[in-house]
Amino acid sequence: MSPSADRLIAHADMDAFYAAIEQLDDPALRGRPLLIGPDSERGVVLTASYEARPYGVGSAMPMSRARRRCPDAVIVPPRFDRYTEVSKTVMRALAEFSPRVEPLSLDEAFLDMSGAATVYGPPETIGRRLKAAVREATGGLTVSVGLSATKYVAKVASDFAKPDGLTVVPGDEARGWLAPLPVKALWGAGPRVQQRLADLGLTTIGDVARADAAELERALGRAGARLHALANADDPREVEPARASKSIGAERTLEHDVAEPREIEAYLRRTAEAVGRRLRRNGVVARGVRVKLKRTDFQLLSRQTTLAEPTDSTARLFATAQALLPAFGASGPYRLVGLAAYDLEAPAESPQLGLELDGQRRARELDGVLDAIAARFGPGAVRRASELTGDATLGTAVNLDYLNDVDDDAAD
Ligand code: TTP
Ligand code: MG
Repeated sequence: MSPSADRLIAHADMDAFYAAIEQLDDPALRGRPLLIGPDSERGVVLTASYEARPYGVGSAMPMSRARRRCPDAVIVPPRFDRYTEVSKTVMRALAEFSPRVEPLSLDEAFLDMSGAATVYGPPETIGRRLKAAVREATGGLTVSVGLSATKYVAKVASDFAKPDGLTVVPGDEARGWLAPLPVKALWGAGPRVQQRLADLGLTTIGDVARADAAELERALGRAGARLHALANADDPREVEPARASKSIGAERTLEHDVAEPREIEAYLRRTAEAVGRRLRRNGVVARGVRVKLKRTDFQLLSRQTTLAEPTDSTARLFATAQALLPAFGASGPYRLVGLAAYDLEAPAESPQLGLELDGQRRARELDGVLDAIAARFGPGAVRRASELTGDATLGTAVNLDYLNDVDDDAAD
């Protein structure tokens, strides 16, 4: 029996979070299609209320297109301070249920509910109570909850019956429950991996689960083995509480070991992208940047530096990480490349946009647009031009952002 047999993990994700808050605060907006985002030519939609979603609008769509698709929608500029405040209320309510709560972003968290049955009853009851507690604490917001024996299945389950969903997947049924879902529901299966799986004739998670692990590994490298494990509902990751705000990191276990600085940089670019996105998504900036390289003998090396000005910019993170590479000397080749941002803090009151250099402002705008696209289509959906000079081996390296965004010090 797997070690997950007696675990119970809940994943909670607020429904249309920003839009629901606007409707909560302004009754005139309830029941109406809303687009949250700047009402400008170049703005993108941060989220849409469920009334607007049937029109085919949602996060990351250009506001101009969303307005055309849903002309009746009310456009509401975001109020991030308010969303952060509500987020704290939600997280506090969840923390009543378990000492082990791992927030992933403003509106979602994992809870380790193992052993909670004696206190709260069966998983359905736990889920119902979580939902009621969030509704109560926020004055009426709904949250979708998934419960299962692993983080992965709990997360997929919370998305399954949105909005206001509650989906319980008993551990011993998880494999069968996942089977009919499309492969894109596998973590780490971006568009390119999906295509490779399709080339192998694998379109559902069940197809991947039944595929020969060795064949998957031949086709997809180390990513293949991980996808095979997930498809079989095998995910040993624990809920990682409390360390949430220490650092935000991402790392990639590489398909092929790398030694060339140029190749390492190509991976660093992508990890900088992922880390920058998480910083911005969580509304924090970092003073510290750390690069981790794991040698083929599994020895982990790390070098770090402190910035004069805290940042959430992908370009700054990358440039800082790149400057740390010489400090590793010729200790490669490496099997893993990681980057973490630490010493996290809230950004300064209001960015002095007028004083920002034009290039910095453009980099910030580009970050915002890429974030939105990545959120909608997956992290692999777009590449900066600078990445395209990278190496073809990047394609299927497995993405461990999820694993490490809470604590990059966790052992791989
Ligand atoms: P999500 O949980 O992805 O979306 P949601 O809560 O709006 O809707 P759902 O019911 O499908 O969960 O994101 C939470 C909030 O994060 C969302 O309300 C707005 C913000 N966000 C962005 O700012 N940009 C994005 O691209 C996405 C996806 C979300
Ligand atoms: Mg949500």
